[in-house]
Amino acid sequence: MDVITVETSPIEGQKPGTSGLRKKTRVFMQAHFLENYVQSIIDGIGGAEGKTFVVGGDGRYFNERAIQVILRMAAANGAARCIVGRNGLLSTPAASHLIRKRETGGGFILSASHNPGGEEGDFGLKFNTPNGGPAPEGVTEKIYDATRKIEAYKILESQDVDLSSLAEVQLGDMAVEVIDPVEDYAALMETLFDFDAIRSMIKGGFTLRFDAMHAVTGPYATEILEKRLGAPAGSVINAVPSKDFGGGHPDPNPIWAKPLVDELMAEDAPDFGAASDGDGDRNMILGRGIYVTPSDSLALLAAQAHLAPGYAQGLKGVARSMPTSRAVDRVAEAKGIECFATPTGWKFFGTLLDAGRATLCGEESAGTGSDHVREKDGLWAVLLWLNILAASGKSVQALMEAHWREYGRNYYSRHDYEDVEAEKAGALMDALRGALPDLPGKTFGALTVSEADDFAYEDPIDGSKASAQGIRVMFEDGSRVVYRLSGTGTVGATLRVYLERYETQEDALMLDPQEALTPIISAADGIAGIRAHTGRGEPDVIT
Ligand code: G16
Repeated sequence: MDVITVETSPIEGQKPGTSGLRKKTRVFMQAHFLENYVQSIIDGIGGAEGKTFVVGGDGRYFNERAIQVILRMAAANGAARCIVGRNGLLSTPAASHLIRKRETGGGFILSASHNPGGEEGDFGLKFNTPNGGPAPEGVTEKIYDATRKIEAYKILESQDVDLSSLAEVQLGDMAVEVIDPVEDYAALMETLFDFDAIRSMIKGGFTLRFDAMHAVTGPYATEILEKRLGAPAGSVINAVPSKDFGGGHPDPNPIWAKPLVDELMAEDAPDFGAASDGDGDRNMILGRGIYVTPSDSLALLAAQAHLAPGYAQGLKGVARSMPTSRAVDRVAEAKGIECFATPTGWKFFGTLLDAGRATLCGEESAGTGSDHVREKDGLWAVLLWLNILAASGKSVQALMEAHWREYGRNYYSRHDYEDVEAEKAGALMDALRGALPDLPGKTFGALTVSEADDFAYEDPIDGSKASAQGIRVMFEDGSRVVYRLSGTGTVGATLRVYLERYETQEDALMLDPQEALTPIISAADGIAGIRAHTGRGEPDVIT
């Protein structure tokens, strides 16, 4: 088999975003696009010579083709071994676990997460470093630099590798090991949670529904929830991964997982409902008659994690992305542990997890995880919830109500304005930045601005800095609005507006969040001129 060196030149638009490179599938399929980016990753991380990599993705359209290219390029660049999930499947947290467990040089994870798939949908590729986590900014900058200088890439001339059966085969001088994508991950979960207690709860009549949204968690959830924990067949729905996620958005939120939400709000609802996304790192949690926001879920898990064997020793600290509600901060304060607020992007938690400063991390964007891997982990969150439910004997509703009575409630919502013209969104953010010095003291309805800034972060472990990470406007009553542009979209710009209000009055703990947030929603428009800048009167998605 010959190594071919193909001449190429830089392709515009290969700057990694919040989580790797995400583009329209057709863009990724353009001549040299994938190859340029893969070679740039290899060059950006200092080469592949002698290294072992994990390779896998969420099964979306182009997943297997892209994996074949990555394997041939890894071999041509001197890699010793690639560990690949059968049929090219690996959930993001399972990939993170394998990268760590097998002490590899990192991994190539193919996914555009919750974005729709298919030929007309989105595709993505990110590199995770040997600690199992998404490449930090220092590495993504080197990769981006390489994309702008690239002159050639190396690829092996060969047949496709058979990824459909568990085997080890040679590709040139490189070994390709095709593994069961579920086995190692399921074994890890058994070390963290009390499977016996959850099994008994289910045997005792506790009912659950898990919506895999036609994405990668189907095989994982079927193995763990149905086979190992005894949930009746059919408890996991939409369990077969499909290339276009059944034509839907594999995004576990009340909009895209509406049928599940409807089922949990019905009279005869199951006790527990959950969903995960395209690549299995996000989660949505529901109880009978209640939707738990990701921010509340993080706070509840932080408060009760000690009920699970893997966390019985207590938490070293917690971390949340800055726009995530401050509900978890109150738990950390009560427990006397550190609480960090980082920029959006799981990559910012890596140093804290590695240094043992945080055990649990979470984001408003439906991500929760712990130091067991270096990614957020949808099924892990589901299992921690199930463990807490089994150990406490309480319902989701009862747990949340008790939590709010103890800590107060951070009413929270995110309003997304999607596919806004990039220039208009940029102008809105620029105008906001310009107005920051004059905002304190101004009133919007009954709300008076106390502080306003553009969030900047200095990593407490390695000192790296990130600026312009979201505009925060704080009000005198403790409410807050945050504005930022998404770093994961593939068309135009998505404006995210994060709204939060803290409430402790016993009789105001059970309001509808949109109603509870009404004054902040109108102040948010008053401050930023959303309608004036974008022409949009309403958000496209409310979570
Ligand atoms: C990614 C990142 C998350 C981030 C989310 C939303 O998640 O890993 O840390 O919170 O995107 O980012 P943005 O607000 O910039 O769109 P995922 O699940 O899409 O990989």
